[in-house]
Amino acid sequence: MLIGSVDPQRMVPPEALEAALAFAVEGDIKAVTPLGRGLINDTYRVKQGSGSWVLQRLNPRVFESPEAIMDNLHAMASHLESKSLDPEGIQLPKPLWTLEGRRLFRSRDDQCWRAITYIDQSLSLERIARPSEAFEVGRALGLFHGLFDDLPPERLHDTLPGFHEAPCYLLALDHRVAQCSLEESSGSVLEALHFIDARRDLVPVLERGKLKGDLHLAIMHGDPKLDNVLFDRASGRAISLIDLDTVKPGLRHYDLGDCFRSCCNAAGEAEGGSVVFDLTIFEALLAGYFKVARGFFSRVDVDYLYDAIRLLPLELGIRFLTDHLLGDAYFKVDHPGQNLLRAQRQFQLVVSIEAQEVALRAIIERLYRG
Ligand code: GN1
Ligand code: MG
Repeated sequence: MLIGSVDPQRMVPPEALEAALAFAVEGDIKAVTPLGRGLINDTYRVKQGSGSWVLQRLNPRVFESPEAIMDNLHAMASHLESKSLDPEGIQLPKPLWTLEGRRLFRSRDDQCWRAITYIDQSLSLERIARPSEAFEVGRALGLFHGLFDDLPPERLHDTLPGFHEAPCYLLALDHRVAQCSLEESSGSVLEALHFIDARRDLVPVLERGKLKGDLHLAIMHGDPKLDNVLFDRASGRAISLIDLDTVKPGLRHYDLGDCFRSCCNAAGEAEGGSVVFDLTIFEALLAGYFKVARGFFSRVDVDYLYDAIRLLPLELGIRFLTDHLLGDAYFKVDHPGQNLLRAQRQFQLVVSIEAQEVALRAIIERLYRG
């Protein structure tokens, strides 16, 4: 059996094997290897029998109620069971049971593990290389929203209260800043704080839209970044949206903004490369979304799109900066200062979006009018 990987930073701990043995999957376990690039949970691929499945250790600092997450996964799976299979549609990972008939396994060190199906013959992209890939991402996100358009949002738990409610993140930052002594903060931190101060009005824009009745609660994915879109190896079509722990009642605009900020910036979230919001990729992505979302995406929804595009990198930048000021308590880092660098890159993306506002608004209108 193969356990671990050549990268010492990504070793598989023995608890993962203990957890893998607890799930009710047939066949001998052949390998347990790290999977994905997530910043929150630890994820492994388990090769067993003739297939694979996914094992995850849920991060207790982020997800306080793993049971609620599993309830949501089961509610989504049973909602989808009632739908006929669309050959051009997407599939979602399904939860697996433990040998004892439970949804979660607690290892001896009291960590919480769960298992889901592996989407076979698929791959994720590190960056979008061509517009056709962006179109597929947009189509997949639209399909996801469409699949749950007939599920009342309150049927799912709010697994992370405040998650993707932008004003909550600004409050958390203000709270942290009030505790820090700013004289000791670096010039980069102060610069980042000024950047945010100049954009405070933007932060509540979607929540205000909700209060005004312009925007409505729906089922949101919560984390539709490029890493979480799986493509079919053979056809290149998007076939799945994974990482369903953040699926909850929310505004679809957060999903759209998050997907754009992730896909339209080829330089990505990590260091290196210059950060630019790519209009060609954006246009293809939105065209893919509109192709399948016409039935539920209204004129008023369109009016809030530009704000959502600009808001999400600002929101993520605020989250990274807050975590930097908290000593990297939330997002995994490889080195100190990484969350500050991540924040700066999100702010560069905001600047690039703002510089292209006229063109962005024109693309949105043109595509919406079809
Ligand atoms: C986190 O760990 P991962 O990749 O699933 C975060 C997202 C951020 C993302 C940025 C629950 O996602 O909100 O957009 O990092 N998830 C949570 O890479 O906070
Ligand atoms: Mg996630």
